Amino acid sequence: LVLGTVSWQSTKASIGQHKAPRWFDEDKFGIFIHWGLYSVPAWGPPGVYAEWYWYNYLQVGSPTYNYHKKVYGENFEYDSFLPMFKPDKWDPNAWLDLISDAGANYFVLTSKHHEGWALWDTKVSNRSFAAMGPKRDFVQDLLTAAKKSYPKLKAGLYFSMPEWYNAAYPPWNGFGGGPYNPYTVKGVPYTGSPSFTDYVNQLQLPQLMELTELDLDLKIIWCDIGGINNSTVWQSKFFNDAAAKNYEVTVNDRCGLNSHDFTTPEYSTLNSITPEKWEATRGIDPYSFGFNQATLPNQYANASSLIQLLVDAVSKGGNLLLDIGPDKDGVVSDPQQATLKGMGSWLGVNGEAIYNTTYWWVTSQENNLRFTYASKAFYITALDNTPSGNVTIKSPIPIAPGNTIKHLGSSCGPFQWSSTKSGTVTFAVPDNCLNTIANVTAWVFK
Ligand code: FUL
Repeated sequence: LVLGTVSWQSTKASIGQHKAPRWFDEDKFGIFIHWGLYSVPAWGPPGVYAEWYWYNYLQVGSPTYNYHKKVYGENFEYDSFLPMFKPDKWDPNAWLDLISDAGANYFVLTSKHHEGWALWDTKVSNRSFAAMGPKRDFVQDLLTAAKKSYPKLKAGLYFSMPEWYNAAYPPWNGFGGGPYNPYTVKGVPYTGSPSFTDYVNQLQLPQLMELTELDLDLKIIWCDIGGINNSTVWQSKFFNDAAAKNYEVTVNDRCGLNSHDFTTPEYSTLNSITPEKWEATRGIDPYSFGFNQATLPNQYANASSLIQLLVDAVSKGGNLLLDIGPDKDGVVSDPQQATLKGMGSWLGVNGEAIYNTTYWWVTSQENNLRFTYASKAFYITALDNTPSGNVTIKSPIPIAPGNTIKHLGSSCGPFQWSSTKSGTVTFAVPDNCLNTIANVTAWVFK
């Protein structure tokens, strides 16, 4: 690939050639941010996404319906939450500091979720927080602050291809609640016939084009839901503009084309090495991307379990995009912060076993052990029940007689190691050489 000279065509054949860039594979860990009008009610029963509040409360008799009726009244419309969304004290740098403290290399902000409210100053609709409510361009402010304070952090934007209750979008028209058409085109209430072409050509495509033209070094467009669209148009522009600026960008597998740079298992992970790039995603919340006031502090996933998820994913060729749900003021709750900081502490010591590594192609795991390698280094990470005494690896690993093995991030080692003719490697870990951070220990052979 020669940067600056590539010319992507707006055809499926051309777009189908695009691959996840090397930096995306090397970065391994990103932070997802779900923030929108749903962050005002911020409620869902266990096992239900809180960012789906609008859809859920329209299901008569559902827990969210009962909650909504009790707290706001049955006739309280979703968009009536707008005056309650006043994050006057929101500070983009507070989020960026947290993302950096977590040890993440990229972030992805919801530019528009299924509710249809844009977090940037879109010119094709006034259903945006720049035109109404807070009157602030959150996308512009966050990406500008990132460029200034954390130039190495890569910026991404999530974009929901359909909108709930948008009469112009048949696949989701009436999804749960009956037709509802709140959006306006260029400040004028939308009056076009509710045909699919109008939604795609007057709203969806122009908005995606706006995002690619932000001139804020956007590196990831993380689509959601897919559906019929003109994705080759904005994707070819996105790829070409980036190439002209000498960098590479990436798109996920939910943009509605058969092709994609990476797949996105959600609240799940893959069980074996998958060379095609993938990225697991979930919230720190046990089951929500948007902030859920009903989640108790001790129910959030802790750093240890999410480090295990990250290590496991990386050993199989994956990344982790871990979500935070800020509240209506833009504040990230203490339990979510504690988890991020805990992950950052672990990565501060053990990061070389994760970043810029490759999965070990022979095997990703042996019991609780996970493997990665980089040039001249082979990493072994024990997920749980940190062992002392002998650690044994039966499958072949790329080490030679002169190599030494040490515990990452301490002066412990080199340890004794030996290998048998069949390739089984054994090394001895003294009791006082265990990693106490998050119960996940990593060693390196060099
Ligand atoms: C899903 C959405 O429906 C969820 O609300 C969330 O945004 C997740 C990342 O993707 O498909």
